[in-house]
Amino acid sequence: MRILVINGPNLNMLGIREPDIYGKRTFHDLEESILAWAEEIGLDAELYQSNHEGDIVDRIQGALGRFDGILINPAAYTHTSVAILDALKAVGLPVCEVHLSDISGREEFRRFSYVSLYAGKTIAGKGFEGYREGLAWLRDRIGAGAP
Ligand code: CA2
Repeated sequence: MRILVINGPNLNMLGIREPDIYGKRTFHDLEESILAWAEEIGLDAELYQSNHEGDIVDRIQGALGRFDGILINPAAYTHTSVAILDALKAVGLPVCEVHLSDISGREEFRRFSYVSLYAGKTIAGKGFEGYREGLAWLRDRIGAGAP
């Protein structure tokens, strides 16, 4: 089972700024954790991070026929991007949305997620652990043969 893991804008700054919200661990630590967790549960994960909306759309489109599911933290594009929502819908793969912070308890503008309109599951406020949960959810969902 092949999973595409997408991290959106500014997540590459993890550990450098705003440790009170996003923690002290770095983006490199996050990527290492994701790869280790994927391996543990028998998933082949490919990692992608971009600060550019169109590049994320291209990558989602390129997942068709190559991946069985997508784990995505769209970061700020969560709250603004119809283009990312449309790309996810177009590709039609199982999607789990993940956020490090609890977006429902932050500023008003973070409470709405376009991606949630398609994602089969949204995990927020669990830090790095949310990615582990998301990988396990995708494995179970794909393993069960769900679309
Ligand atoms: O909680 C999350 O994972 C978010 O997707 C993170 C986004 C934010 O726009 C979403 O509302 C919630 C921001 C990612 C930026 O990460 C930084 C990390 C360190 C320093 C500065 C930004």
